[in-house]
Amino acid sequence: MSETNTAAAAETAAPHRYTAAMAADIEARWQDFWDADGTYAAPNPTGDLAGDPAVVARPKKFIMDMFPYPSGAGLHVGHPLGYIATDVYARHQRMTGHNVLHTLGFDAFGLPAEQYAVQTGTHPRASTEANMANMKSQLRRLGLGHDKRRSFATIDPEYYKWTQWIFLQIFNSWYDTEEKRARPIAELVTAFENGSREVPGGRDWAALSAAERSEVLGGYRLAYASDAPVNWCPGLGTVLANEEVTADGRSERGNFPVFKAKLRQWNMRITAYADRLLDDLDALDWPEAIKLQQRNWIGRSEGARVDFAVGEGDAITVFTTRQDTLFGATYMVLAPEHELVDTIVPAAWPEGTHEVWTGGHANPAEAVAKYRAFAASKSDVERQADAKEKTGVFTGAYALNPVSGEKVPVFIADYVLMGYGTGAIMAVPAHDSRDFAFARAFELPMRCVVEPSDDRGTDASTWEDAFASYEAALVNSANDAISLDGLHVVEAKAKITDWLAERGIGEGTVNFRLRDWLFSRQRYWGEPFPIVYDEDGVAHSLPESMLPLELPEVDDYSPRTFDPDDADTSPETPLSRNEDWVNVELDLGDGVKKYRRETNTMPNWAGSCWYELRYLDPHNSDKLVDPAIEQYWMGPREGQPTGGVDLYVGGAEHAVLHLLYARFWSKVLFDLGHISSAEPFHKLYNQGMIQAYVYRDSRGFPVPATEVEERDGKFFFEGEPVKRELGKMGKSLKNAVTPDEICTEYGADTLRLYEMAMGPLDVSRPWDTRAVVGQYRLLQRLWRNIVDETTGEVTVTDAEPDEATLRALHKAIDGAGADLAGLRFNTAIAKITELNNHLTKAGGPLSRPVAEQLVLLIAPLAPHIAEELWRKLGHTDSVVHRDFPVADPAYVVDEAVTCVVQVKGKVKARLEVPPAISDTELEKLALADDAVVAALGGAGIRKVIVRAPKLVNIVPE
Ligand code: ANZ
Repeated sequence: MSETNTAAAAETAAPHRYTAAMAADIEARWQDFWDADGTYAAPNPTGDLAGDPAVVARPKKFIMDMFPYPSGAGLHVGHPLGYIATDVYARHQRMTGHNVLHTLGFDAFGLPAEQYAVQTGTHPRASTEANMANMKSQLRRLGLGHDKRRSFATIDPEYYKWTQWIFLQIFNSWYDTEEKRARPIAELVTAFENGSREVPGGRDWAALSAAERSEVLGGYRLAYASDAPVNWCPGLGTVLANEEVTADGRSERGNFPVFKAKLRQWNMRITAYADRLLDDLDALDWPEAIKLQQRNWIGRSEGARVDFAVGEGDAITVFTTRQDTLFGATYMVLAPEHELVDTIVPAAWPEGTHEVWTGGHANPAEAVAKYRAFAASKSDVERQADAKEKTGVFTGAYALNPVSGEKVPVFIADYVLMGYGTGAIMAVPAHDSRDFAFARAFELPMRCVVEPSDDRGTDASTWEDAFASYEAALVNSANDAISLDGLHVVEAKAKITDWLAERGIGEGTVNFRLRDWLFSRQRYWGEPFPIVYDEDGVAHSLPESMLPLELPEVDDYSPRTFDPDDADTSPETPLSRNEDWVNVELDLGDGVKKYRRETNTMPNWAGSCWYELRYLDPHNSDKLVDPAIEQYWMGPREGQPTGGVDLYVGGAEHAVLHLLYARFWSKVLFDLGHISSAEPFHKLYNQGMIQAYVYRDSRGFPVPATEVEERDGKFFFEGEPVKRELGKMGKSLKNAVTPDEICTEYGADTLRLYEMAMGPLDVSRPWDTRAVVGQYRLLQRLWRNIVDETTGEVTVTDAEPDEATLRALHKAIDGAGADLAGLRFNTAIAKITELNNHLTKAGGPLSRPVAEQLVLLIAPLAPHIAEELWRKLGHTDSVVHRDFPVADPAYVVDEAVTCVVQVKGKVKARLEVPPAISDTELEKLALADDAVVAALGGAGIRKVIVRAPKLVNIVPE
């Protein structure tokens, strides 16, 4: 008989077997039921989504995924890993007495839809909506328990109205460094008006023009336009945030060169929050690796500023983290762009200037100009590469080391960056490896000021590398006024910092690596800025009544791109082409006037900066979110001092972009009193990746994975050998497997179980379609344990379960329950499988309570089959809101084991003891046993050997 005939025969014999067709029927029916019933609707305490007060009174759980971008390629099986995990967790939390908010929206602005629009003329909205519809139907098939009333896309004008509103809150506030919080800009204006705060430059506020005031306030606003040097990417026709530029100075998207250019752009003053962004990490339950990445990105360095006198009354201020090594500073370096360079350069080289210092140039001005041009052609990253040869040139000027009193030459070199610290350093070649390399190349003196712990001695001219240590003690560091000799680094730092401060030539300071966030893009498919400029170029915010400011229609979506290698170009925005939209007459409170709209759009990070808040109160047209609702779902509580989402699951690649920006927006909204949570996400979890085998032909091109044949451990495509490697899953690698295929072949419950069973959630794992059937078999056995495959009737009895079954059941409940709560889904499945196997082996109909608890146990993982079995067992309600089973501790502990007690090597007693008994406990029990006491006959004890829980051996005197 052929294989299909066997299957057909089995089907006739067992018409009620759990098959893919049956799964499809069950799943579609329950998905329709859940939608119609609103099974996953989470009630709010108030407002349009208010609901059952008894449910609201439960502890809340807000469980969130990083929402997807609706890509045209749709989902492959790797995408829903996190969505299934949060869904299983949310279901378990619902069954253990929580009010659970779980939903999913779409992060729908972004480049791919815009690029598609440029190529095809399709409006980005049209393609984005089509993609969303496709993804929604793919996701629906998985049986995710989302509260669909709360879903939205960031491109909905009703959503981006509030994104624009938040922008205005940020624009209209400033950071009060004394109170360490954001405050409305109006309060700053009042302070300038009444003189309680001095206007920068000591000017009179009343005497300033509107443009001048706007300029002053721009220096304070948390969102401000500036002409700062930005990352200009001609290849993309847009500027980019630092976070979007790769380590080798190219665009993350498209891999085009990125240049520094001065352009007027919007920025967010995230640097004002550097300290708080750092400090508040401590209270968050996040993977340490992500916290570390944020800490490094923020890059807090404690050090000092030190002034070195130069020329006539000028000073070069350096930032150093090693002020203790000041006596060892034998030369200085300015960033080539440093503004003091022009001031200090003398007309001619000083007498006797070293050949290697001049670079062969006739005079310092020429040398500096040449070197500046050379440095400008490189990215910051190239300039900082450690391994590279150090380049630079002498400026012809000398400065004065404030402690050694020595004249030290001042260089410019590209390893010093303008954008960090003060753009100037004191170089300590003996103890800094970059300075060491530079000093060797330019034959500069080195002085050892920290005693080496190895045997190299204190003559730095003989060393092969710098000696860097925080442990050692200072040497060669004394003058008439101060001595650091003998002090350790930390003590020496404190002492010299005080000494410098007393003399007004330095102070302790903290420096951050973090830069302000470049917030404008020359794009079409993003949120328009709610900003207009008057005829003097002063920026005004639109009133709330004019929001949302909707995206206008344009003829051409593309930004102008330029020769990617030509840095001397500047952007042209798509919105600027719609003159009717750009030029408007508005009444902003002082009569109708002419204005020009801002034509940049916000970066695609904007919409994801606050979406968690909108899930809470998605239809509120008066407020971003009702404070009572925000407090209920997000407010601080025990163990979560800064509040936030209870579980946020997504990929680790968002460590410094989205997660930092969202934290910043939360803090501003918190400071301004709009929300009670200072942090958006209390617990963060990074799921692993689903990887897949990629098969490549002899030219290295991927071939369709499904058409590869395996023979004796070798792989062939169309008869030719191909190579197998583990990689990403995706269309371009021809190895994508869609969830739809697996749902059709086995059902969504099987897919869910398989994805959760593949391994621990945070570990990457290879997809193996052939292994999926294992979980399908589990569900078939589960079904067969409860339903008669011939009649379709349930087979349960009212007989009491036996002891062994009760033990298996309660152990599974205990273990799987703890595993589900701890996101250990793979081990939860293993325990449920073990129970199901036990029941299968035991044979015979299940007792009703065992069958019911089994169904409830698997319900979070395989919700469709659980609903169906629950219904078959005679219930009319849904498993979703049933209580998760509770283990009876009496059945959870293992049965007793027998311990043999020997006296002089002969067995005298057998004790029934718990398997986890300790050695001491067991020894006590053995010595108290009557038979043992009798065998000892009052003799003393020389030695007791205990091997818990099985053996005690007593050796008498
Ligand atoms: C003297 C010194 C001696 C330094 C020593 C280090 C070791 P982090 O920790 O990253 O903050 N530096 C300061 N500004 C710089 C700039 N604009 N470009 C390049 N390097 C700069 O690094 C701080 C240290 O980096 C500072 O401390 C300074 O070198 C250098 F044994 O000063 B140090």
